[in-house]
Amino acid sequence: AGGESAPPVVLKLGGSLITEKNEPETLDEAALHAACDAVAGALAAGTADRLVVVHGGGSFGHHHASEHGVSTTDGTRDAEAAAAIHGAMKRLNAHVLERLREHGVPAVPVHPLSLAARAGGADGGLDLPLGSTATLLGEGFVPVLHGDGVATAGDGVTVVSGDELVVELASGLGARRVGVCSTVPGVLDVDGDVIPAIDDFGSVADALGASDATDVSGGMAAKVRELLALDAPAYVFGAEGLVPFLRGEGAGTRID
Ligand code: IP8
Repeated sequence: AGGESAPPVVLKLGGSLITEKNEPETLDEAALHAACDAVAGALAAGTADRLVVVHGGGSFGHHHASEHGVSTTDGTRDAEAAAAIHGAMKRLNAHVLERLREHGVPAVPVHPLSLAARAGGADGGLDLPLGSTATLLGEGFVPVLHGDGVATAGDGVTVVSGDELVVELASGLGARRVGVCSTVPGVLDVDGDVIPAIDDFGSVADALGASDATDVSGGMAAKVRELLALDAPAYVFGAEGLVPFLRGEGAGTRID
C-alpha cells in the first residue's frame, strides 16, 4: 500500500471502549492507551498508512444527549442543549487527540457539527462534505471525527452517531477496509458466539433480532445492514482485534 491516493482505512473506536461507561466524562485510560499504541504501531509499520479515526460518545456525549432528550431522531432547538452535547464530545475528542499525538500519531480534529447536515423528513440522508478530511489525509494527517450534534432540517440539532460517520467516510473516501472496535468481540449469534463472517443479511437476521422495528438507535442489525452495503470489507471486533485488524488481518466478524 502507500502513495498519495491509496484508499484509506477507516477505524471506529467505540465510546464504550475508550470511556468508563458509568462514570460521567471519564476515560478508560488503559483501553485508550492500548488503542493509541495499536494505531501508532500500524502507522510505523506502514500497514495502515492512510487512516481516518472516528470515536463514539461513551460517557461524554450520551449523558448530555439523554439529559436533553436528543437522539439521532429527536432534535433540539435549544442552543444550550446543542452546545452541551457538542462541548462534551469536543472534550472527549481533545483527550483522544492528545493521547494519539503522545504516541506520535499526527492526529487532527474534524468536528461533524461544523460540517454535516441532515435533510429533513423520515428518510433524510446525512450530508457530510469530505474535502477537509480527504485533504488532511493527503497531507499525512490522521483526521479524527466523532459522534456529535448535527444540523437537521425541520428538527434543530439531532445526534449523528460514530457508526453513521464510519459509513459515510467509507463510501465517500472509497475506504480499503473498515474496522469497528468496541467492547464486544464481534457480531454475536443467539448463543453468544462470534459469527466469523456475514455476507448476506438474511442469514443472520434472526440472530440479530432484525424484526425489531423500533431499532432506530443503531443497534447491531442496523449496523450490519449498513456495513454490508459498503464496497469495502468491514470488521467488527473487540480490543483484542485492533492490532490484527490494523496489520491487515482479519478480526472478529468479517462483513463483506
Ligand atoms: O457513541 C454518539 O456517537 P456514538 C455521540 O457513536 C453523541 O453513538 C453525541 C451522543
